[in-house]
Amino acid sequence: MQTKPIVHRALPLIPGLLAGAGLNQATAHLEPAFWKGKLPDALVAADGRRIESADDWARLRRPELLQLLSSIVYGMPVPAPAGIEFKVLERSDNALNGKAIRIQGDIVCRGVNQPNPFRMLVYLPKQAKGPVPVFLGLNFNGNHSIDADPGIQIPGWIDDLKPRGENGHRYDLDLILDAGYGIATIHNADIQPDRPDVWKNVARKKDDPATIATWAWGLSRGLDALLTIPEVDPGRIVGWGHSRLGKTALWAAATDPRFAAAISNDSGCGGASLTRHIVEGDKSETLKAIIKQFPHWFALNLNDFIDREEALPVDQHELIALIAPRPVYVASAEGDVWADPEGEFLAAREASKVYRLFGIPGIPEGAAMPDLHRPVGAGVGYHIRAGEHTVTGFDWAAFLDFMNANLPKKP
Ligand code: GTR
Repeated sequence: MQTKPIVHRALPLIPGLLAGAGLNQATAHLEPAFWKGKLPDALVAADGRRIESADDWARLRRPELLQLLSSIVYGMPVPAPAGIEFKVLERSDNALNGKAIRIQGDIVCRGVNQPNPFRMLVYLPKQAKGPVPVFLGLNFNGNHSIDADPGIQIPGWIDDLKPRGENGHRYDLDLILDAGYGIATIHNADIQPDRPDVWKNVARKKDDPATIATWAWGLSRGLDALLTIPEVDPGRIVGWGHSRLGKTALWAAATDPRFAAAISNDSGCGGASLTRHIVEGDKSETLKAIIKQFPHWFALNLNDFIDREEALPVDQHELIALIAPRPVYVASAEGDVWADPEGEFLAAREASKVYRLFGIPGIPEGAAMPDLHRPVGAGVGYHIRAGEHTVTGFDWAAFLDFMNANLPKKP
C-alpha cells in the first residue's frame, strides 16, 4: 500500500523542433517562497459539492469560477459587438523573402465607439496546403515592431513611435512559418492605451472590465477578423502573449471558447502564477505591487485583497482550468523571478486536475518542477528555460512542438 505521495518528474517531452536543439539540461534555480493561505480547490463547488465529472465541471463549477474571476480579478467581460468588418488594406503574396503571404487590415466593430480601428498584421506560410493554424497575440509597440519588414504599415494614430523591428528578437517568424503556422498581431494600444488615466473622469464600478479584460475583448475581435480569411483554419487559432499580454491571452481564451488553445509566456502575477505563492524578500510581484504600478489592469474589487491573498475565493490555477479541455501552455524563465516561475508551474499542475476530468493527463499530480529546457505535460504543458523575461527561439520551438502534439488535427 502506498503510504507516501508519489512525487514523480513529469515526463519530459522533447519532440521535433526541440530535439537536437542543443538543450542543456540543469536543475532550475528557484528562490525560496511562502504561501498566503491554502489554495482553493478547483474541484469543490461553492456549496461544498465535489466535482467528479466533466459534466459537473461545465454545468456547476466552471460558471462559478468564471463569475468570480470576472467580478473580482478582471472585471466583467466586455460584450461582443454586433459584428465586425475587416477592411483589408494590403495583401502581398511575396513577403519575407517570398516565404509568406502578408495581409494587413483594419478591424471596425459595429456599434462600438472606437477612437481608431484595430490594425491587424497577418503572416501566413505561402507553401501551405490548406488552411493553417495561426498564433494570434497583441504586441506592445506597434505591428512594425515585430519585424523589420518595410512593408509593415504604421498607422497614423500611433503615438510613441518605436523603431521598426524593435521587438523582432521575440518573433521567430522563420521557425513559425516553416512549421506551417501563421501569426497575427494587433498593437495593444489600438484597443486601449496602457495607462492608468484611461479611467480619468469615468465612474468605474468595482466589477467593471479593466484594461486586461478590454485587451482580451480586442484579441477576440482579432479572431473575428481571422475568421474572414479563407487560408486560416478557424478551428486552430491559438491565443498567445508575453507578460501582460500573456495575462490577456489566458483571459481571452477563458472567455472566448473559439480560441483552440492558449499560451502564456512569463505572464506572472494576474496571469499564470498563483497569487498566494510569493517569493521571499519581495522578489515576486504581489497584488500590492501590481495594483500600485498598474491600477488600470484589474477590476477595482481586487484592491480588497491586497495583503489578504488568503481571502481570495479564487486563484490563478482556476483561470488556466477555465480553458479546459483546450490545450494550454505555460512558459517561464529562470531569471524572471518577478513572474514567479514556481508559482506558474504549480498553477499549471493544479489546473491539470480539471483536464483529467476530460481524460487529458496534463501535468501529473505531485510532479516536481522540471529541469531547465525540459518541457512537460500533455494537454497542459510547461517549461522553464534559462534567461530573462522575454520570448526566445527556444520558447517558440516548444510552443510549436506542443501545438503539433495537442491542437486538433487538420480539418
Ligand atoms: C511588469 C509587470 C508584470 C508584467 C510585465 C510586462 O512591469 O510588473 O506584471 O506584466 O511588466 O508586461 O512586461
